[in-house]
Amino acid sequence: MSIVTPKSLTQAEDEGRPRTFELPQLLQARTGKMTRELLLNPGDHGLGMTPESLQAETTTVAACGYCATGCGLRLHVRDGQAVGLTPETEYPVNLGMACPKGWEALEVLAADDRATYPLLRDADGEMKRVDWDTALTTFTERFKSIQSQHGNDSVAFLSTGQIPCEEMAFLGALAKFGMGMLHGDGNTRQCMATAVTAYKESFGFDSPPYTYDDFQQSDCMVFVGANPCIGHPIMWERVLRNPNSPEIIVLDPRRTETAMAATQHLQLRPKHDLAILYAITQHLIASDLIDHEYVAAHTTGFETLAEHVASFTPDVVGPAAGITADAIRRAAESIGQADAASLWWTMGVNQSYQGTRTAQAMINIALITGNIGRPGTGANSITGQCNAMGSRLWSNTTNLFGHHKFESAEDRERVARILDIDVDRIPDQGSWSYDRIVEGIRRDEIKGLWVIATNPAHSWIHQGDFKELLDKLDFLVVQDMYASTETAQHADLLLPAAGWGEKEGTFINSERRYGLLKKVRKAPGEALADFQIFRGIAAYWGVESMFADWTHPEAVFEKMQAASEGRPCDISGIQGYRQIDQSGGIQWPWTRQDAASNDVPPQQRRLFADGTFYHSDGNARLIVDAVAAMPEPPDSEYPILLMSGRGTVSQWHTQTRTSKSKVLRKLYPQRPYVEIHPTDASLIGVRNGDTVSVRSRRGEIFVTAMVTPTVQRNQAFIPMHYDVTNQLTLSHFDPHSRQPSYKDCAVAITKV
Ligand SMILES: Nc1nc2c(c(=O)[nH]1)N[C@H]1C(S)=C(S)[C@@H](COP(=O)(O)OP(=O)(O)OC[C@H]3O[C@@H](n4cnc5c(=O)[nH]c(N)nc54)[C@H](O)[C@@H]3O)O[C@H]1N2
Ligand SMILES: Nc1nc2c(c(=O)[nH]1)N[C@H]1C(S)=C(S)[C@@H](COP(=O)(O)OP(=O)(O)OC[C@H]3O[C@@H](n4cnc5c(=O)[nH]c(N)nc54)[C@H](O)[C@@H]3O)O[C@H]1N2
Ligand code: SF4
Ligand SMILES: [Mo]
Repeated sequence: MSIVTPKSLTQAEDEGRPRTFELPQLLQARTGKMTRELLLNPGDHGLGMTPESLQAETTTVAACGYCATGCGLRLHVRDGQAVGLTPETEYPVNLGMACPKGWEALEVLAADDRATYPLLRDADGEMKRVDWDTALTTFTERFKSIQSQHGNDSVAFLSTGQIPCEEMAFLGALAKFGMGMLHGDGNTRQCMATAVTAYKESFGFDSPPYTYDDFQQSDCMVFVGANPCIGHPIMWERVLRNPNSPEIIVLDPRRTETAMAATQHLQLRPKHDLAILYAITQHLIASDLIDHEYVAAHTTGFETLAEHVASFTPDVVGPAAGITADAIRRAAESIGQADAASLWWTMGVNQSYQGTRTAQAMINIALITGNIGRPGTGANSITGQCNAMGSRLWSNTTNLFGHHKFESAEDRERVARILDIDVDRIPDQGSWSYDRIVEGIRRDEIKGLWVIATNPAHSWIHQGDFKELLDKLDFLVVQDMYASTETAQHADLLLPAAGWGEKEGTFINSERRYGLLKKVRKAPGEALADFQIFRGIAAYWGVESMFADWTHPEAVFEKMQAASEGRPCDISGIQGYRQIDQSGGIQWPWTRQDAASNDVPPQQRRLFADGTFYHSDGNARLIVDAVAAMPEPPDSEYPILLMSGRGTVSQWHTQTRTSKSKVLRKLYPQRPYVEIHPTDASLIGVRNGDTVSVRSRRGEIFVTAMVTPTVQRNQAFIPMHYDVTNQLTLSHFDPHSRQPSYKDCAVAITKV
C-alpha cells in the first residue's frame, strides 16, 4: 500500500534520494484516510483532534482569525457544525469582549464566492473546473518545467500572516527543502518587517516584550502611528480598564478616534516621528530623567545616543514637525516622571521609509528610562494579522525554521536533524525580500509564483505596476478561500482553501501567546485545509517521504517545539494542544524547565525582567541614525500628502472576508472615500459627498470626498480596504526592513 505515487516520486528515488518512510501508518491511524482519498473526497479535512472532542462538547474556544489581538471566541456547536459564537469570558486576552469582525467570523465562511473546487485557466483564457488530481499534476508539471528551464530559484512563493504556524512551517519546508526554492516571502513584510528588524538589532531577537496586562498597569502610554480604537479595539478596551488614569500620548498626523481619547495628541507632520522621538530623548537627558543605573547595567551606546540627539532640541524640532516645543517637553516629562511608562507602535511607524530607526528611537526611550521588564512598561510593537507572529518564527522565509539562520552551518545542521532531512536541502542563504521578488519578475528571473492566503493585487504598493508583473509570469498559482480575489483573477491555477473555523493549528498573538484554531465547520465543496494541500503537493512533487510524519498539525507542532528548545522562543514545555486549550493560550517562552516547576503556565508573562537581552553580552543596543528625507514630498503639481490605513473596525484588509457579512457591510461606507480638510475642500469647491479625482504620478482614482477636520491641511487619507488605494502609492521601502512605506506619497485632488 502506498500514498499517491506520482512519476516524480519514482524519479526522486532513482536519483538516490533516501526514502525514509514506506507506509503511511501514522496518517492512516490519525485520519483513517490516505492522501489519494483525501484528494478525491475533499472538503472535510481540517484534521486534528476536534471532530472527536466536539462530539462530547457543545462548545469550544478558538482564537479569532482576524487581528493579532487574538481574542478567544466560544463556538457553539451542534452536530459537528458551529452554529454561533460568543466572546469567551475566561480567555485572558479579551475577557468576554469581541469586535464586530469576531462576532461575524462564522458568517463569512458561507459566502457565494467561496472557492469550492480547483480552477485551471484553459487555452481560451477561461478558468475551468478541474479535479484535484489535474490541479496538483499541473502544479507540479508547470513549476518543474519552469525550474528545469530557468533554475530552481525561478519559482517563488508569497505567503501570509493568516494561516496557522503549522501550515506556514509546512509550506516553508515544502517549498524550500522539498521543491528547492530559494525565494519566498509573505505579507508579513507589508506589516511587521520593521518591528522584526528593530527588535533583532536592539534586543538581539525578534521579541515583543509585553503582555496585555501592561495596558492596565501603565501610568503613561505612548501610541505612535497606532489607531487601536479601529485596528485593535479589544486592546483599546484593555486600556480603558486601566485604573491609574493614565497619561495617553498619541503621535498621529490625524485626529483619530484614539487621538481624541488621548490626554496629549501630538498632531505631527507625517514622518516627523523620528525627529520628535529624538527631541523627547534629548529633553529626557537634559532634564536628567534617565535611569542611569539601568543604562549602565543593561545597554550599550548611551554616549553615542546622547551625542546624536543633542541637536534635536524641542525648540528646533517642534516647529519643523508642526507641533510646539512645549508639547514635546510635556510628553518627555510625562514619560520620564511616570512609574511605569509604555510605548506602543503600529503601522504609522512600521510602514515608513525610516521605520526601523523610528521604532528603535522608541526602544531607546524605554531603555534609558528603565521602562522595560516591569509591569506597565515596554517598547511594544502591536502586531497586525492573527498570525504574523507565527510567520516571523515558522515560515522559513527570511529566517530558517524557528528563527534560525540560513547562513549558519550549525543552524542548518540542527534544523536538518530535527526535521530528519538531508542538510544539503537547506539553502545557505535567506530569501529575497518581497520587493526583490517583485523586481525578479520584472527582470525575468522569477517565472513562476505561488501565492497563499494573501491578495497582493490589491494590497501591494504601486498596484498598476504589480498587476502587469503578475501577467508577465509563466505560471501563477493562487491558493485562497475565495475565487473572486483581485489576485485570483490573474491566476492560472486556483487552489480552493479551507479557512478559519474549518481547520486546526496554532496562531501566536501580539503578546507571544499561542492560541488554538478549531475545526467547527466543514469546508465547502472540495476545498481543503492548506495543510492538506501541502501534503498533496508533497506527494505529487515526489517528496512525500520527506514529510511522511507531517500527518496532522499537532505532529508539526511537536517539530516546532523541538526546534524552539534552548532558543528565546522556547516552547518545549507545552503539553500539546490540549494544554494550550486548557490554559487560555500559552505565551512563549515556556520551557521544559518552566514546566517542571509549574503545572500551569502563569497567564501574564513579560520578557526582560532581569534586564538580560539576547545579544551575546546581554545588553540591549541603543541605535540612532540620521533623519531621512521624504522621497516624494508634496509640490505645486501634487500638493497633498496622501496617507492610507484602516478605515473602520468592520473592514478587514482587502475585504475578501468582511464584505461577505450583511451586518459588517452596514457598518462601513461601500464607496471608496478620501478624508480631506474643510479648507482644502473649499479651495477646490468640493463639498462632503462630492466625487473627487485623486491623482498621483502613478494613477488616478475617483472617490467620495469625506470633508473632515480630523486630517490636517494639505494632507489626505484613504482606507486601504478599497482596491483603488494602491493605484496611487509610491513604491519605496525602509532600507533595513524592506517594508513598504504605504503612508506617504504626493497627490492632487480635484473636483469632477
Ligand atoms: N478593523 C481592522 N483592524 C485591523 C486591520 C484591518 O484591516 N481592519 N488590520 C490589522 C493589521 S494587519 C494591522 S498591520 C493593524 C494596523 O493597525 P494601525 O497601524 O493602527 O492602523 P493604520 O490605520 O494602518 O495606521 C495607524 C495610523 O498611522 C497614522 N500615520 C500615518 N502616517 C503617519 C506618520 O508619519 N506618523 C505617525 N505617527 N502616524 C502616521 C495613520 O493616520 C493611522 O491613524 O491593524 C490590524 N487590525
Ligand atoms: N495602501 C496600503 N496598503 C496596505 C496597507 C496600508 O496600510 N496601506 N497595509 C498593509 C498591511 S499591514 C497588510 S497586513 C496587508 C494585507 O494584505 P493582504 O494579505 O493582501 O490582505 P487580506 O485581505 O488579509 O488577504 C488575505 C487573503 O487570504 C485569504 N485567506 C484567508 N484565510 C485563508 C486561509 O486560511 N487559507 C488561504 N489559502 N487563504 C486564506 C483571504 O481570502 C484573502 O484573499 O496589506 C498591506 N497593504
Ligand atoms: S479585536 Fe481582533 S481578535 Fe478580537 S474579535 Fe476583533 S478582530 Fe478578532
Ligand atoms: Mo498588517
